[in-house]
Amino acid sequence: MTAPFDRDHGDYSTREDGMSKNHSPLSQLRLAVMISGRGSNLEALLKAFTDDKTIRIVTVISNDPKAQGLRIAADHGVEARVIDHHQFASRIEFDSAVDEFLIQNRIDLICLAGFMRILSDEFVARWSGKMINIHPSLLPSYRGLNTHERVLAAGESFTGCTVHFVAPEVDSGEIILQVKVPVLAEDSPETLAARVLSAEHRLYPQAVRLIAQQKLPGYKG
Ligand code: DQB
Ligand code: GRF
Repeated sequence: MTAPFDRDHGDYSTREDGMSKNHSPLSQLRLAVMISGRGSNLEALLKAFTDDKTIRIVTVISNDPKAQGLRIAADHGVEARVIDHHQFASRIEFDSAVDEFLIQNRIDLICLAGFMRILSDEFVARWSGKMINIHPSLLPSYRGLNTHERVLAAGESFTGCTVHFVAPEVDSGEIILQVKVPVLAEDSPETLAARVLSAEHRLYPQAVRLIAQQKLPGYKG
């Protein structure tokens, strides 16, 4: 067995042409989407990029063999890999297996899309500036879980969603894009979640496009 994160990182780049450090035009941004569940954001990304040769969803990784999103990947002809965290003795060994698979696939950008495992500081450092997440609130407000319940309880008239770089502290990384969504008087957590989710499905592909077009200084490709 290899030691956790035992890979050469001297002068390496994940990009096949090795040109990323020169900021030359990217021929194709190779994405991995990491999921744990339903996969509606995965589906939005797959649909957005089917006819886009500059962005390719190379693989979908799920920590849960029962994730509904695995079926969505299969329906779109994308290879999905289950890396079940129960089969690893520690968090770091799970993260290390994910890291190894990402490197094998020469991934340029990780999109977390309803991925529910907190990632280790080591993993986040490895993928710093190359890993993004979508969160169903207007960050920095309402970090964490159950955002819609909390937004309603607080009587907010607006909420929204945010795409951000992933930093070690959960939901704290640099904001890439966000969009506001109105809260209606009659909203339940479910109706609000559905309205925010539609906005997510538009926002996430936009953020990935910004990165592919190299319009985002935060991307460390
Ligand atoms: C998330 C998944 C789970 C949570 C947040 C975001 C969460 O707060 N879970 C409750 C705590 C679970 C527990 O008890 O252990 N999805 N890793 C790092 N930083 C992030 C974001 C997500 C997933 C992993 C991050 C992440 O911002 N280090 C997104
Ligand atoms: C979305 O609301 C996303 O913002 C949050 O988890 C949910 C994932 O939904 N991080 P899905 O699996 O993409 O349908």
